[in-house]
Amino acid sequence: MSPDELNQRFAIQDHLTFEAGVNKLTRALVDNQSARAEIYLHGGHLTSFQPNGQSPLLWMSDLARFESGKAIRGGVPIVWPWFGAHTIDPSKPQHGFARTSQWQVAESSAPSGSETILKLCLTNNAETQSLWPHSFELTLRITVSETLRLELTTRNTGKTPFEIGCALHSYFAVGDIARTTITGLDDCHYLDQLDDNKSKAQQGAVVINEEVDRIYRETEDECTICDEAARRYIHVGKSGSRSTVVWNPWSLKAQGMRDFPDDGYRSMVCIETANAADDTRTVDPGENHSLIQLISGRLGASLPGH
Ligand code: TA6
Repeated sequence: MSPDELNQRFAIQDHLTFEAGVNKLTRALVDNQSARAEIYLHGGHLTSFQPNGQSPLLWMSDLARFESGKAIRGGVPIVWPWFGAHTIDPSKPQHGFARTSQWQVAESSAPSGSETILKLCLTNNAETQSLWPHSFELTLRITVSETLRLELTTRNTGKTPFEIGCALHSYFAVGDIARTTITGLDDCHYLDQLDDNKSKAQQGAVVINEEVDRIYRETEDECTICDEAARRYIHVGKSGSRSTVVWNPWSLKAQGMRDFPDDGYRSMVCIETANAADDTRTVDPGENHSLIQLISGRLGASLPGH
């Protein structure tokens, strides 16, 4: 559907419109009494969330590529139906195919002046079947208010059970990674993706001063990004997940990515609400699994412990 057709069917005055975005890819613009957000139908990809009175909470790469077949760098990529490399066939796309697929608009609503809901969906087609031989309906329910609520629901519309790995792979904006810590994972164990997947114990708050790529296991807790430079906290709550991924590429890996500025690692950190590693989920025919992430910002005059 064109932006005009989408506006006829789903636009909501003072809440939601559709337009041609970067490279003429269709995007939804949400602007209500609480916050603004931008969502591309390419990949079902939320690229911006900004509560009134705050700077954007999500980081976007200035070099992001808005092209078919490519994932947009930044915002909230949808990792599905596997996390990381495909376990059997590494030639299949890293992090699955949802983030490079064209999603459709299913519903829009505005329960109040300060809350807008947009529901996107992706269903199996010849291309997805060639990568992953299952029938499914994947929906992303986006609720924009002072808090951003993302609900990724997998429905098995086939006749046999299937297993999924997935993540809401959120890139958060920070004033200075050197003055940022992450709490909420203090007593967890994680799989270090940079050290043969070894299991290690987290000691206290997470500090990022080198490349970090960790899958924290058996945690359902909220994480808080304490951003001293921007004098802000970002809270990342979740449900439907027992694994949380923390990633920062640091300088060398940043230089190796064409769509990532060399110094971009200084102003971002990924906290991903996931079903990764041994937290993959089996969905039976006719059943659903929902992965939910809640994102909110809070300005703090001074941050403790810095
Ligand atoms: O977030 C964890 C991770 O799996 C890292 O290993 C890194 O590859 C990152 O995702 C980004 O992956 P991408 O395919 O988007 O470049």
